[in-house]
Amino acid sequence: MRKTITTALAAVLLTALTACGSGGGAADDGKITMGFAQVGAESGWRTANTKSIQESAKSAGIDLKFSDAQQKQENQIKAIRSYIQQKVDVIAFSPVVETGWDNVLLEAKRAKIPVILTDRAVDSDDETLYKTFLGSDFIEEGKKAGKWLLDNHSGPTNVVELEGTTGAAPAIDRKKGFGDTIKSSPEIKVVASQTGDFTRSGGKQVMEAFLKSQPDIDVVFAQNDDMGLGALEAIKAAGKKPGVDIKVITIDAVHDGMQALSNGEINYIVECNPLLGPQLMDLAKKVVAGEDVPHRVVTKETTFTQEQAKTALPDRKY
Ligand code: GYE
Repeated sequence: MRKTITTALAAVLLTALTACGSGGGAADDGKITMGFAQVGAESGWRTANTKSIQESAKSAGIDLKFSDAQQKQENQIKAIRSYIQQKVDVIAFSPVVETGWDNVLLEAKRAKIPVILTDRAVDSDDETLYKTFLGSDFIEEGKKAGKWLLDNHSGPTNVVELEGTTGAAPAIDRKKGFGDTIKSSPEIKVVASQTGDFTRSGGKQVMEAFLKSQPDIDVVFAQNDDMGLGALEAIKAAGKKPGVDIKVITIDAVHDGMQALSNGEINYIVECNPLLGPQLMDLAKKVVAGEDVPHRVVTKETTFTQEQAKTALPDRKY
């Protein structure tokens, strides 16, 4: 009797192992291979995000294939196609823009390779094209920035906005959250808004142009720290004092941003957490094992005033 049970158990185990080997799953050595298609290296946030992903793959024992798309969608699509060809166990990526992903994601689905979105979302009607989306609520971040301005402005207030990469989820959503919130005050007006592509040089250039074309700027809303830091340079070069003559609000809270906030040159920062690596590796393991995961995982974030930045800065790791 015992022998029959043992034989039967062995058969079940064997079937399970074979099923695992042929239906995707981890490689023979048990190691999961992840293909990660990163946006680029456009900002301090992105650098911290890449480091977090690389370090946590290592400590989770996940074999990481990493590519940098230099902020071009076509490069990300190429990278994803090559991961499909290499038959990785799971693909993760941060879509540079929201639209235009259906075809390549369908190819991954047909190859039975699960996809995890991290940081940025895609705009698609077919939610089965990815298993989960791990990242911030960008509308909420925009709202927090708007709320601070509502509470801290006095009298008529002219705002210029430095937008992120055109078509990117954080650029679209932060603009919406901010715009919807400040609408409740007729005194606050966005007088100019233009993309600085989430880079420091982009923020500087656009701010220089705004300072020439707009006679009366009270506030800069930069959709990330790097563009805000670029704007600081332009404001100083124009002989004005950032944080005083022109108030500056940004999003991210990376080290350089926090430094400028505690120096009084930035007035308020809404945090966006780049340290998504550990949660991503966790989700990847579950997805590869065929376990259910929530379709949306939202990151927890806070906000910083100048005083709070002074306290937080010494421990800021990125
Ligand atoms: O805010 C910005 C980066 O997608 C949340 O991309 C990310 C944004 C971040 O370049 O600094």
